[in-house]
Amino acid sequence: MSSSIENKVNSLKSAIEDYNYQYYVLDAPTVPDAEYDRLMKELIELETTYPELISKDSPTQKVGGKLDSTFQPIIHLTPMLSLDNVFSSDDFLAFDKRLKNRLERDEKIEFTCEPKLDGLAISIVYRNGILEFAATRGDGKVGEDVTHNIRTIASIPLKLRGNFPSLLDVRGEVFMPKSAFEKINKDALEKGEKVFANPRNAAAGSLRQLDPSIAAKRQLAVYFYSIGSAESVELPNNHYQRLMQLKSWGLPICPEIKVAADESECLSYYQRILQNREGLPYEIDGVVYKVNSVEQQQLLGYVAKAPRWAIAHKFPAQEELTKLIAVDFQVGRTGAITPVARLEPVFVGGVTVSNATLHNMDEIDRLGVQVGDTVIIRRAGDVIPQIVSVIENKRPANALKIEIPTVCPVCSSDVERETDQAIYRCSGGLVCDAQKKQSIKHYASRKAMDIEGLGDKLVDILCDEKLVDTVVDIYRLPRESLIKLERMAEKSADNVLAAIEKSKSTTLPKFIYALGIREVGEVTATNLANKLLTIEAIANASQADLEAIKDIGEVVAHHIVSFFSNEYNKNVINELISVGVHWPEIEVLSESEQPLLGQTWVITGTLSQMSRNEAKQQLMKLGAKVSGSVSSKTHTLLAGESAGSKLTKANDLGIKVIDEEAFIQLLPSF
Ligand code: 9MJ
Repeated sequence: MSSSIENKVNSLKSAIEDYNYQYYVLDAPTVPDAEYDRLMKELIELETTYPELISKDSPTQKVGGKLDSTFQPIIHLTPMLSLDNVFSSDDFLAFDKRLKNRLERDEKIEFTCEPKLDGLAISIVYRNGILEFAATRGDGKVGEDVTHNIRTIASIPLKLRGNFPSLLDVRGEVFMPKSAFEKINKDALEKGEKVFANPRNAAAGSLRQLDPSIAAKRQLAVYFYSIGSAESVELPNNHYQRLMQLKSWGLPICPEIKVAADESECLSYYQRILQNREGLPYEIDGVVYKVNSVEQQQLLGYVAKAPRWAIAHKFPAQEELTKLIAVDFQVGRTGAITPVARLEPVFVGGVTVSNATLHNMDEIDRLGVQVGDTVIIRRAGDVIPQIVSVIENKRPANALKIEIPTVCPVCSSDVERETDQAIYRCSGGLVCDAQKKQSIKHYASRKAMDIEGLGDKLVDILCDEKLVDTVVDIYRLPRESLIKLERMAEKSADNVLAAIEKSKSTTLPKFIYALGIREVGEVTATNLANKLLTIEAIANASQADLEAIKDIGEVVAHHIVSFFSNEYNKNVINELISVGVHWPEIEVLSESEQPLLGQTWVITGTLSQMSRNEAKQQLMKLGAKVSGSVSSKTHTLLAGESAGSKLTKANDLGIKVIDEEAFIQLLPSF
């Protein structure tokens, strides 16, 4: 064996030890779990090939956490186990096959499926129904006494109910719900204190407080998932029934737990939970399948640290390490200059990511990021990938500071910083090709004039070919020029022309929104139209008239006044009207005709009789506000087919849910 292998093993051991210390003792991890898991896997593989390199102090030789002398040690009545992992359906199917072989049976195996909570494993011992002590997993055999903090968790009973055993050692996961995590990090930011990397660290940090009044404020929660030991009681013979037994004693059980008749139902469960992940009120990092029959569990037994009858099916990692290769500056519709990170491609959150938003220069300062840095990138759900933090000790000597350009990268006009704001803007206005293109794309977009077929790519081509310079030119496009464009067949040219013609018939709110006035979104556009009724009235409204309208403040009113005082904009509007853009007069609805006034609605799932946008317009007409996310302020959720996480969340919060049929009944004219 070469000394380079020995060196490699030593450097892996030392890196993992550092990460363990940061994770378990400081509650402040510096690298994503995926990176840690990779190093550990590499070390295990090397130690398997070269067993002579295994030392007693190798991080591979212990289960989970490091013990901290601050807390009293507690020897677990039976060892606290960990779980083996699979990362793919195929690996799970292979696991299921292995179980069938071991059990020497060909019939289906029934499993209990549980979300894999991303918290901290604990064991709680109840003697004669009274909470006696609680301990962390520690190294699996000996944990830390955290009874004083566990007692402060509202959902943990200090006394069991019903026909409980004389002794019960129950295991579960302590976690911090997402809402509590967001709140403590927000408070910490405001006070200039350290923020927690994720809810799991926040939960761990709360349990390792000496002063229980701190943990008490942290709104921790718990779900139990197994029994370590129970005396003087007959337990049911399957895992799911045992969980129900725990529930009957007053111990909280995760409501998402289900029984699956076989391996394929397990995989459907995985998909369903993965889809709903964002809507769950707590973080999970996968699901756990457990053989349901206790008799089969006993036949299968245990490997070193984990039961052979259970497996965690992990979700794709949401955080990964990669390198920042460059930062480009993009110019938006209103001239705002946004730094965009170009990354070494990395597989994260189930897709390959090579770009991430950096928001603005303040964000770059906050992260302290430089070109060449190794960064942690996070992609959760469908949210745009973000850079979470920088691994500073991996910064190369040739790393480059990121500077905002002094002139616009597209039109070379000066870049200006808005007073008191993090935003830099190109001062070129519609002289700037980027702003011009973006404003035309916005005009044609679905929520604005809804010109089908006139998408971003075609707008780029039309502008580059100088066929379109302002939105008015869209209505003057010669058919023969359109046909000549690359990849534009006669049929598609005619379709686009028909869509352009159709878009002439619109509504006043859509038209105002389409103009792209700064900070005038759909809701403000609708309020303007409903209150002032005509485009002339809106164009002539004073700052004070505008500020009197619902939801319009000083800044937005200023943007509206300045938009309509610009000659260029006035001309564009007149020309649009003269080429035939028109809309029906606004019907003035009295308050009694707006029965949903003051209510906030959310729409989710697929509607069959109208588009989501039409439903939104109808709701706004009836006075409702329409929001994109469910919260305690939501009045009603309109749920179409295949509604997912928003429906789950609404149900959890006890919010009224109606289906499309019931919604249509509400509409006066459908
Ligand atoms: C979590 N973390 O949610 C187990 N777990 O079972 C669930 N962990 C587990 N089960 C045996 N649901 C060892 C660990």
